Amino acid sequence: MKRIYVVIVTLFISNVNVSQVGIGTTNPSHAAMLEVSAISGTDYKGLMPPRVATQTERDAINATSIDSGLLVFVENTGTFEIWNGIFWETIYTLSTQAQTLAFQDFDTNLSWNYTVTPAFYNTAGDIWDTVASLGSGTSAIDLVSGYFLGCRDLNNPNGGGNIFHEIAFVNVAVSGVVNARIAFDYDVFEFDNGDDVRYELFYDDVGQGQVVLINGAGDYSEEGTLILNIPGSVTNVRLTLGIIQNGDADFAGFDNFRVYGQ
Ligand SMILES: [Ca+2]
Ligand SMILES: [Ca+2]
Ligand SMILES: [Ca+2]
Ligand SMILES: [Ca+2]
Repeated sequence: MKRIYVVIVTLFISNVNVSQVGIGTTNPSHAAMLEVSAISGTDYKGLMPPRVATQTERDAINATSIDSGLLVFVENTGTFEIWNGIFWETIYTLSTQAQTLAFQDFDTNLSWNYTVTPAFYNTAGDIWDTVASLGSGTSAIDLVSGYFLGCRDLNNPNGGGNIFHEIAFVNVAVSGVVNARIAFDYDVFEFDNGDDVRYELFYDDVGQGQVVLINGAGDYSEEGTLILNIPGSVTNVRLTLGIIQNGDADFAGFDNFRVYGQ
């Protein structure tokens, strides 16, 4: 009798798992057709609803009477909206919206100007440049998108050397916002001992000290988004980022440098 019970339960669970979908989990809630896990390896992630830039884009969805319950987030109004079969109703309006003060993604957002030392070069696989790819075998650099600041074999005779390669962003006025932030994405692959990434913030042109972001050792890889809080007393803020790296199969990409606040 006990054995039969176990078989029946096993069959039931199998059936549940086939008809339900789990993303990031093999054990979705029995009450859910779809469960999205917040855990991705050692990271935590959220659920992103479909986003449109404006209500004009929202209206282009062309929802009808059979689409009640459809959800969308409208970015420029900060509204999370649901379709009631006739028109869109606002479920919630954000009380605070971030505003971008400067942005450099090396693609379409180019408002945060910068200088580089040494000058950009891209010769025979030695790369210190804005690129869409660092070449074959570099698919690990995947956190970046489109063009990005690429580094490969920086210790070279083609414009580089055993020196920190630095990108220095210009000052951005943050006095018009509160809760100012600087953020950028980094993706570093197999940095060895001596391969390092460091950055420094400048508050009203006063350096706040160099901070080691990546201390390479034993083919160390890391990717992520660094978010830095700027004190409310600061009027102008800027950022420098330095990378030192030599041969071997190691390389790095940086993207989406931005200053924002509310
Ligand atoms: Ca980019
Ligand atoms: Ca990566
Ligand atoms: Ca390496
Ligand atoms: Ca190296």
